[in-house]
Amino acid sequence: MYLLQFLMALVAGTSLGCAAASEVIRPEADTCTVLACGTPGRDGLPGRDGAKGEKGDQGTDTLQKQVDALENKILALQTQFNNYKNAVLLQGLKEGQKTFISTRQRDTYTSGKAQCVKAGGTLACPKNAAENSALQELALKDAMFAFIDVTDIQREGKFMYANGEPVSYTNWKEGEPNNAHGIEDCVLIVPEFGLWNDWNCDARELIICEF
Ligand SMILES: [Ca+2]
Ligand SMILES: [Ca+2]
Repeated sequence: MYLLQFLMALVAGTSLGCAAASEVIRPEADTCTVLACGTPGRDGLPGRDGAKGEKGDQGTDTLQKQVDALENKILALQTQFNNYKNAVLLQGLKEGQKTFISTRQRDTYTSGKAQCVKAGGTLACPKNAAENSALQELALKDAMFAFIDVTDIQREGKFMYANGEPVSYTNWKEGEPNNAHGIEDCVLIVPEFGLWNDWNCDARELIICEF
C-alpha cells in the first residue's frame, strides 16, 4: 500500500517535472515568427467605394472655349484692321521704308504737324529725290502746295529738319529761298515740278504725313 502511494507520488512528481520543463521552453515558442511557422494569408477583398467628392471647378473645356472665342475676336479685328490699312494706303504712297499719307486737307504748318503726330506719324520730310517725287505725286493729285518739315525758324537762312539737323537734301526752285517780305520760314513743295519754295508758316497748305 505504501509502495503504491510512493509510486503514484513519483509519477505525479515526474509530471510536475515535465510541466516545469515545458514552462521553461514556452518563451522560445512565443518568439517563433509567422514565416517560420506558416505561409502568409491571402490579400483581403477590395474595400467599398468612398463617399462622393465635392463638385470641382468648370474645368479646361470652358477655358478652352473662352480662348477660342478670344482668338476669333482677334482674327476678326486683325482682318478689320488690315482692310482699314489697305484703304488708307490707297490714299498714300510707299517709298522705301516710309509711307506718305495725304490728309487731302489744307492747314497751317504748326497745326498740320500736330495732326500728323496725333496720327502716330510726322509731317512729311523728303530726304532724297525718290521721297520728293512721292510727295510731288500726292500734291499733284489735289493740285495743292504741300508743306514739308523743313524750316529756318531757329535761324534765318539756315534750313533744318525738325530734329535740328541741317538739311542734307534740297530741291529749291530757282530764286528760292528768298524769305519774301521777311516772313517765310517754312517750306513747301510746288506740285508741278516738285521744287521747293520757302513760305509763310501761317498759310494753309496741303498736309502730308509720313509713317
Ligand atoms: Ca526765312
Ligand atoms: Ca519764297
